[in-house]
Amino acid sequence: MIRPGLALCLALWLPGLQAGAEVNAPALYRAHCARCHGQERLGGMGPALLPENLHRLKPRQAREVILHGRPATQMPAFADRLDARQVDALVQYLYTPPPRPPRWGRREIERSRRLLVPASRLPDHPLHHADPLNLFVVVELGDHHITILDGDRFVPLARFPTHYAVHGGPKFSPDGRFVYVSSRDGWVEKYDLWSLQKVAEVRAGLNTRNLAVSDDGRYVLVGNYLPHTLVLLDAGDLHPLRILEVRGRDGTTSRVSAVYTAPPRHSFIVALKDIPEVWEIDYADEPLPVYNGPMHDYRMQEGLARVDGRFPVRRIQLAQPLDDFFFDPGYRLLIGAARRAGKVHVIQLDVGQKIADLPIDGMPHLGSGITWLWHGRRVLATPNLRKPEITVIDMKTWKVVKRIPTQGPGFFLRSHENTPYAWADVFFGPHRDLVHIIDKRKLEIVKTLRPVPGKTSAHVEFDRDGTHALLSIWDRDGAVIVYDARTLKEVKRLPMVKPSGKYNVYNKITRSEGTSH
Ligand code: DHE
Repeated sequence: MIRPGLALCLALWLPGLQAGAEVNAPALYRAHCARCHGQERLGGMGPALLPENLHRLKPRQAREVILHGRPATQMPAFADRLDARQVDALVQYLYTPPPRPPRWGRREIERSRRLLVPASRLPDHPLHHADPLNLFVVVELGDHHITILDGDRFVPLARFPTHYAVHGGPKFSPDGRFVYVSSRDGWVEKYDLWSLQKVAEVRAGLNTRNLAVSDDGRYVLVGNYLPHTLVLLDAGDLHPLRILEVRGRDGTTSRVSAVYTAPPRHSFIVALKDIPEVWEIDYADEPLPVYNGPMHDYRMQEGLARVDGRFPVRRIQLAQPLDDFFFDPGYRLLIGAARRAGKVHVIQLDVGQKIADLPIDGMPHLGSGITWLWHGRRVLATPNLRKPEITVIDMKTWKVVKRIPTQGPGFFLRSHENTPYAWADVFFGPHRDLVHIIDKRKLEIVKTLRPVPGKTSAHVEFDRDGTHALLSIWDRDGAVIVYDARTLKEVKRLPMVKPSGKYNVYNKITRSEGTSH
């Protein structure tokens, strides 16, 4: 019989073993990590600890987290319980794929789903006095929360804890009432912006890229890195309708780079990371009108083709896989970045063919691009993650009309129909505390702000009528700063914990040309 005190000592000692003996990392994991991160490393109260989920964290940073914990989270420090050898072994274990690829199929997805408030218990009018179309959803990455902000008075209405690492833009139902948020750990959460409560959640993948909502508000499509799937959810209660394995013609499977809805086409467009194809998934009840032109690569693939006679998948063959893309305002053209090949292609979606290559190198962040009319022509402007430049391109000739030099590579560019300015952050390098204001008529920087010296300023979003611009101070001790969009003067500062993106309901559902969709 082992005494309780001795049992505790053994539990602490056994997994690590003695100096000289080999460290048993799986045993260490089971003893110290599994309770929060799951027996299979798929996540639990803490995030998933699989190589795919850790690719943004360097092993030496993982080591620091194990030793010293993570501030403002439940992650404790293990420096007093694990020695250097044990920590190294654990880190190595976490960055090693499990012997069998983890399964995340219909059963696991359905089991993870929680319907918190059925539709019958939702109110039929907003329960707050703010303009429901001028709300902002602010993602606070620092402590994994979202804040719902009144866009007229700039006061927070509610704050909710989210799953680990919300990334990409939350997406709204077409009427702007519901918002769907996806986290890198695969969770999709649905919130009601009228009653300010979470309605449902489901884990659609183990490592998720982003999600899109159909323009009829009926479906949510989730694109995953792990497993290689697309998951179609019912937008009402988030139950899984269909899981599409992402597989090329030769059988190779692929991660999903991004999925977006294309409202005039009533379809989802999906870019794939590992195979040179773009998929168009038709969600209209009636099939789209037959296209009578040349049928380049317009084929259905058996097995994936339809759910109950619907959701045909159309494959468009490309020269290179795409990482990031953007549409023209009519959704006939897809402008996609093939980062590894260093190319940007323009694909005509109706014929499924490339019609131009764009002269942009570096790593254009097209998802952050915007368009506007310039001397009667529509131009596309994109920041670049590697080059200190905003590139402005004529969308008819596909020629560069201006390269606007900046103080460093940037992540986000934002504007609004009612302002002559576009705001571009400098996200990388010594000047990451700057934000440039570009005159859309002159294609020139007219002012550069340094809102908080030494702290990264990033990601602007306008309010409904474009009179205010909201900017993030990307720091744990951060803020959302509200500017008068005309005078460029600060109006208000709201403390927030590393606010990443912010999303205005009206601008998103009306697909304002100055923001992402
Ligand atoms: Fe993002 C959007 C890809 C790293 C913050 N990012 C997106 C989208 C894609 C993308 C495809 C559009 C999805 C959508 O909105 O539905 N991001 C990538 C990458 O490939 C990259 C470079 C590497 C990666 O690890 O994924 C990357 N992104 C980051 C970050 O490091 C950022 C700065 C911090 C974070 O959250 O991880 C970041 N990405 C964002 C934000 C958006 C985004 C805030 C939404 C912008 C918007 O206004 O719509």
